[in-house]
Amino acid sequence: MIRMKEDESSNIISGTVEGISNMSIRGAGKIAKAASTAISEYAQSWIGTSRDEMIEDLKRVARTLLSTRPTAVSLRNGILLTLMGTEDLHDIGSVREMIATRSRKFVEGAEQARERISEIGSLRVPKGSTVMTHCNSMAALSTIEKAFRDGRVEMVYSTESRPWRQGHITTKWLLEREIPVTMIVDSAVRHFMRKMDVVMVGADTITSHGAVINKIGTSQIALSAHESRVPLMVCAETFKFSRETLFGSPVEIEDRGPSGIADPMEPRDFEGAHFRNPVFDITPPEHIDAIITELGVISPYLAAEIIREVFGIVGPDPGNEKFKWLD
Ligand code: RI2
Repeated sequence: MIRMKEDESSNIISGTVEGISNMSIRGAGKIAKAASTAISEYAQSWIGTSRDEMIEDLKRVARTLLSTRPTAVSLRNGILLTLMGTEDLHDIGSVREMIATRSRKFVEGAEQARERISEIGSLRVPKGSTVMTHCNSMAALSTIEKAFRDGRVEMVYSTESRPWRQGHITTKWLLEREIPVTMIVDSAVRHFMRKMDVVMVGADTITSHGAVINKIGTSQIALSAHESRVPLMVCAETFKFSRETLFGSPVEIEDRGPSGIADPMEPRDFEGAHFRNPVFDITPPEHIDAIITELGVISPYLAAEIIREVFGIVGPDPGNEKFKWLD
């Protein structure tokens, strides 16, 4: 009986780790919510009598979850916001209770944030707009859907988003909601840019100096939008802002290897070739017109202010210890 419960807690984590690694759970917001939920479920089904052992196990599973996608800070923040403060508690019951409460708060807060972003962002879309989006961001798509329901969007251009083709998911999502959509290959972005009224994308990480790290190709789209004077808006919940970048840490860009570029069944076709497959890139603040968060529309240059507000940093770095959990 006890054994079964132990297996149950390990399965919760391995199922989520596998899902995030193989991309069946994907999207910066979704992976953060999935990790937070998995940690909470793990804590509830953890068995043992030592509070210290429980904390060590929680750290271990947190690190394992974190290692699945190195770029999206949403994952790190989702995990930290779920575990924060539990180290100060003295008994297992209180740890369980705090994690359950924090996880529920994080997941519900993330849903509410997306809703609020869509309300705020919709107002930034001029009536009769043609909107371009890239990859598959629920923050951006919720905003586009709200703008469509408000009579502001006439057509959405959805990029294919190679190598993983998340654009297919976006196109189907829009079709299911009867929102007019035109699908294009990534290399056609500049060809169509002059027809656009606005570009809306999501974010995996936003740095303290206002750079947005999002699906590979975003920076080229932003460059093209800038050239054609088409405003580029980033829709992102504040848990996608990186506290670590404020203190100098660089963001690691995930590279998913040859699969997605070369046919994994026919590697001999390219014998001797090297492959680089970064799946995110960095858009500088000068190519971003606005970041739409649940706290409001901000200039990318105000990213550090958002980080200070969300993470409660008032001095050089007094909150540091709270965030050392995963280091
Ligand atoms: P939401 C995705 O990453 C895309 O880069 C997308 O723009 C970003 O997460 C944000 O998505 P991937 O998991 O949180 O497909 O807005 O690599 O849904």
